[in-house]
Amino acid sequence: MIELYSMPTPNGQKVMIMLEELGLEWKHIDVNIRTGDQFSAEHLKRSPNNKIPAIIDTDGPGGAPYSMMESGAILIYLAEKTRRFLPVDQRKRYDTLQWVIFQMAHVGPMFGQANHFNNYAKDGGLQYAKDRYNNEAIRLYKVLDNRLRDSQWMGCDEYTIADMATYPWTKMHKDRGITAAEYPHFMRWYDAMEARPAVQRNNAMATEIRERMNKAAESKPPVNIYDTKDNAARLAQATSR
Ligand SMILES: N[C@@H](CCC(=O)N[C@@H](CS)C(=O)NCC(=O)O)C(=O)O
Repeated sequence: MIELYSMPTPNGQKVMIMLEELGLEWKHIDVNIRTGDQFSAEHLKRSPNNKIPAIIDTDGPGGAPYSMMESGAILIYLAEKTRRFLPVDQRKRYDTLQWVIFQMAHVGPMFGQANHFNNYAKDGGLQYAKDRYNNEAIRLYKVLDNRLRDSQWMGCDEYTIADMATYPWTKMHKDRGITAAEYPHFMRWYDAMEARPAVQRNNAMATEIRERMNKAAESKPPVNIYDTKDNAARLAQATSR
C-alpha cells in the first residue's frame, strides 16, 4: 500500500497520476498546507522540508516501510519498484530522466514563482519579479513545444514519468496565452494527456479532494505560507529539541 501525504497541487497530482496509471493500492492522506499541517512533527519526519507530497510505501525496499519526499524522486522510486514508465533502454531512460529533472528544476520552480508574484505577493508584487517569472514561463512553454516537436512524448517515444511530472504544471496554459496556433506540439501532447483515463481519474479526484479539504479547513485558522519568515520560524519551532 502506498500512503500519499499530500494535497492536489501540481506536485501532488503528478504522484496521483502515477499511482492511478500503475493501479497500485494507494490512499490519499490530506495534508493541508494552508492550515499548517506540513509543520506537524509527523509530517516533518516524512518531509523535513515541510512540503507535500510525501509517501510511505508500507512494503518498501527489504519489505520494510519506506518514507520519501520530493515528487520527482517519488516518481522514479515508483517506476523502479514496478518497472513501468521509465524505459530500460539506456538512451530512453536517460532521456526520460533529463526531462523529469528539467521539470523539477525549471517548470515547477519558475511557474511556481510566476504564480506567486501574479497572485499572492504583498503590495501587488514587484513588476520586475512578475516580468522575470512570466517571461521565463513563456520561454519554458517554447522549450516544451520544441521538445514535443522532436519527440512524441516528453522523455522519448513512450509515455513516461516525464509526462506525468510535467502535465499538472501546464494546466494553466490558457491563462498564460498559450495557443494551438503558436504551440501546436505542446497542444497535441496536452490533448493526448487529457485523453488518458488515469489522468481523467486524477482530475476528478483532485476536485473531490480539494472540496473535502476546503470543508475540513473551514474551522481552522489559515497559515500564510507565502510569508517565508514565518515559515522559517514555524520550522525552527517544530524542530527545536
Ligand atoms: N520540489 C518539491 C516541491 C514541493 C512543494 O513546493 N510543495 C508545496 C506545494 S506544491 C508545499 O508543500 N508548500 C508548503 C510550504 O511551503 O510550506 C517536490 O516536487 O516535491
